[in-house]
Amino acid sequence: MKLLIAALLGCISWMCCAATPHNYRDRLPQDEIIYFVLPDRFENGDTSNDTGGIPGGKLDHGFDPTDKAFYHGGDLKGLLSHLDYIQGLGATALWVGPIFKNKAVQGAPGQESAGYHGYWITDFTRVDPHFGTNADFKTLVDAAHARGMKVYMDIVVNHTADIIQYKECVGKPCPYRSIADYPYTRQGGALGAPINTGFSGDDSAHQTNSNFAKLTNPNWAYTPFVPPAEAHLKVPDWLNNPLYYHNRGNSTFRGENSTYGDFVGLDDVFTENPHVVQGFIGIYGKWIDDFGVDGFRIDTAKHVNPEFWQAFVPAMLTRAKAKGIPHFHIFGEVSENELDIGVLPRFARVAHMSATLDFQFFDAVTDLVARNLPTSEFARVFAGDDLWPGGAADAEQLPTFVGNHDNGRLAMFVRQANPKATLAEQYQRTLLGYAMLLTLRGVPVIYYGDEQGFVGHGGDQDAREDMFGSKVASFNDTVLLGTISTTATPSFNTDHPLYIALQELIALRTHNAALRRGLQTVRATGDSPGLFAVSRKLPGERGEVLLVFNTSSLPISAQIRVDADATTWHALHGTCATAPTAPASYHVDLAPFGYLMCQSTPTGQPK
Ligand SMILES: [Ca+2]
Ligand SMILES: [Ca+2]
Ligand SMILES: [Ca+2]
Repeated sequence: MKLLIAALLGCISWMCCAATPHNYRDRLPQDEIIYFVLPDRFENGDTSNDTGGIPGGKLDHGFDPTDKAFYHGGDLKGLLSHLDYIQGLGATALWVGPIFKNKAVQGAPGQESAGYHGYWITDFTRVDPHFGTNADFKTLVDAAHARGMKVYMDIVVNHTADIIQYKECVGKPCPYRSIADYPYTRQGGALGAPINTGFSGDDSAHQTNSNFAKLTNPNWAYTPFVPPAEAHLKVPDWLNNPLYYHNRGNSTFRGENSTYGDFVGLDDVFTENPHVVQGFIGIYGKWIDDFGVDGFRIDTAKHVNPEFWQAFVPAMLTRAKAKGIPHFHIFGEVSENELDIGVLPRFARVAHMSATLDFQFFDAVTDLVARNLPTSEFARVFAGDDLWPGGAADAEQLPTFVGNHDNGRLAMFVRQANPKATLAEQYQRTLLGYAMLLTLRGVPVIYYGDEQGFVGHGGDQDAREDMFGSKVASFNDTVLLGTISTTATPSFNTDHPLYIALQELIALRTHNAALRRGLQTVRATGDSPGLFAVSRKLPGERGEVLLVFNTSSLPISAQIRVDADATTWHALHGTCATAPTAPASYHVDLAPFGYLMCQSTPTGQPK
């Protein structure tokens, strides 16, 4: 074992050097380890930009490092300064939270918060001044590429910042007004005065420039207006015209309003309009042209009509290919908290988007390692892999995760579901979830700070701690995993036990093609917490990597079915038997919340 670990650590330093500029464009999406970071919360590399150049107080510029809802000062220069730390973990791709210029502060009086997260865009063509400049982003992308790392941008199409208001809703709630109750060709209801004469609606058969030329009056449901001071705030300028928005009030995320409604007041873009489609192709295509980024994570993708993606996705892939980026990775956020295994592949089929963030994997991992649910849930998720348009091989490109900036961190789920568990057990359960993430199918996404034992009190603002010394009391009061430090001091500790454990798991994956590209066969599952086993095999090759997990607090001793011709075995992690007990039957012993990784060498095949 010692020799193996030494060899692996040797691999890590080799890997840093191996991920060189000459080959990073050749790597497939499933070969990556993604590190997801919110730039405001990572490192403050330039205190001169903390207020984004905006005069006034906190409610003007949005900067208050003591308030979890405001900017804390992190920026692109800060991120640049810690690429060693990120690459040292083994990450090969950065997913940078949205960097575009945002409305600094929005919200009703007394409920204001800031655009530190980046999802309230006003200018789609430039970096938010709190984060730096477009030149800073170029420097970051070039530096990552020089190290053989990729950069994925986090982009938004569904909505802009909340700029457009409705006369009927000033100071009042703004309920959704449906197409049936408020058709486009009547003002203020089905019995209202005729407007937009000749407009044939926005369904897929009528998404043409000639039809949308007849849509000239935006007052079909409400009376939208742009406050004069913000008349030209959005860039490009066409985005300031209310005709390019749905203007139907707030979404409840149900039925029609899931794609047409405003996301809590954020201006919902009229993405059926071909002018809008071409506009966004131009906006985001230019980021590919100018910066050579390697992929897009698409925010709120399920709240945009599928025809938009049918045009946008191939246009981006074409743009990337022309730039010499053959494996541009596009993955949409289709957040689903139900285990209906058809939801994500259905979206992919309809929208022609080959990958989505794998919320079902996330639900299953948290259910297994935090909520003590049966391991059969995992088997159910993987059974759904065959529903993807290209079959189970498609599922290998799905970014998988065990926690994020919206839902919360895995360690938080573990702590909340097991309030009496010791810190050691919380650590073991969290590490078990990461062992699943880093060895099972999909592209692992590590949420920044997890490798430092961050826990958090919840989702959203409570899961967005600072890596630099934080001044937020509700971050700093939290007991972290694997350290006696808190988030009050900087958290770039490369000796943290979780950083080291993830580093080892990542090295295993990076150096074993079966763990990146192997198809899965579920070998053992059950109706209670406990044993879950999967074999991963490269198509057309013999030999398998057997992954065995124990999600229970009791040790497990079991026989696992394996390939009958697998006669010799060696350990990738843990203690593995060197031979099967009998053909097709392999013995494993697992500690509570433990995991094993064993690889077979078939008869007659050199190891
Ligand atoms: Ca700063
Ligand atoms: Ca609005
Ligand atoms: Ca929408």
